[in-house]
Amino acid sequence: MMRTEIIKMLQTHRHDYISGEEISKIMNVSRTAVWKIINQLRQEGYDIESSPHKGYRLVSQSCDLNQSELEIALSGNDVIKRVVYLQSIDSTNKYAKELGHQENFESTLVIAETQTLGRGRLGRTWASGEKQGIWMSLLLKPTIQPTLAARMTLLAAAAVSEAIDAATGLCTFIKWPNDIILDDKKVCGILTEMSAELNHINYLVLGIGINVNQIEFPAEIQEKATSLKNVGGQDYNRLEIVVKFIEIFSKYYRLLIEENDFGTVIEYVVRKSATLDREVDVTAGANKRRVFAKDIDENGNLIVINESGEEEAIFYGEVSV
Ligand code: BT5
Repeated sequence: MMRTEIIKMLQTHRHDYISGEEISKIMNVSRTAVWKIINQLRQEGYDIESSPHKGYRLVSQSCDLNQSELEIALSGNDVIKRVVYLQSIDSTNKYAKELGHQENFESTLVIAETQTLGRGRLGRTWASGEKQGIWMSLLLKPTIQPTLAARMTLLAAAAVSEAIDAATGLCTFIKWPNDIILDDKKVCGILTEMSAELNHINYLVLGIGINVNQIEFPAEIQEKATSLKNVGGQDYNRLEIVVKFIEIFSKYYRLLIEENDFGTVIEYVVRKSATLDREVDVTAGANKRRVFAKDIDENGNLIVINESGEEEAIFYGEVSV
């Protein structure tokens, strides 16, 4: 908390010095305590100049993921109230689900530098190399019917795609229902899990994995996975992408929950779809079918023309072209 406040003060006085005394007065702590935090921040990559008579001045900041920067990005956000930043965890989805079991939990962003047991759908594994990507989960309590939860996956997909494009200038596509595609390969996967009663959601967890700065992947996914760096040829700033994502996600979430507007998301998803207007294979369990992918409807279902030439809505499955 104190760290976050000090970073905020330095950021507001960006071009000016702020004295150690002033900071210690505002924070109501000793000047030594301030000095200790300043040193910690320096170790984390914040370039803070100090002058004996003038105080401290922020020259530049690391801008990498950390608890304070995420808190600053979320301050005033009424959709996500809390952030948990972890160095290492088995799975951010598992962590978020545990929080979801607590009574009156707050909507929370859980984010980790690495996952030791990152999960995909159906118990598949998700490669989550340390500091190489964005491994995060959003714990929410959306006031929508459980039958409409698939909307949340598409909402997250739209927000991820738009945030990556805005932060990097790259051009991503969305592969229904849960992949973000860059250069025909998977750059992000989304895993939605929830606990629900018949007519209401207890909690919903949106797990999002974005490959950012990897140059290599485990052999078994090398052919189908890519990172922003692989395509853009440079390192990308993860904090910037997360901040952009939160901003866009919150906008779409408010539209859905407060104004019952999901059309804006669908319009984006259809425009950026990697799989519409063509024949695709849809696999659900052991069942694989060749169909024509026609549209995505208001509920987030994939509308296909099936083997008998009839229109059909598909709720779940895996699409490949
Ligand atoms: C997904 O599953 O695409 C959902 C992935 C969700 C990951 C996030 S990270 C934060 C949060 N915490 C978690 O534990 N999970 C979420 P699915 O559609 O089933 O795809 C999984 C398949 O993608 C694997 O079987 C691999 O073939 C491939 N894969 C694994 N790691 C990958 C990676 N880093 N990039 C691209 N593809 C990968």
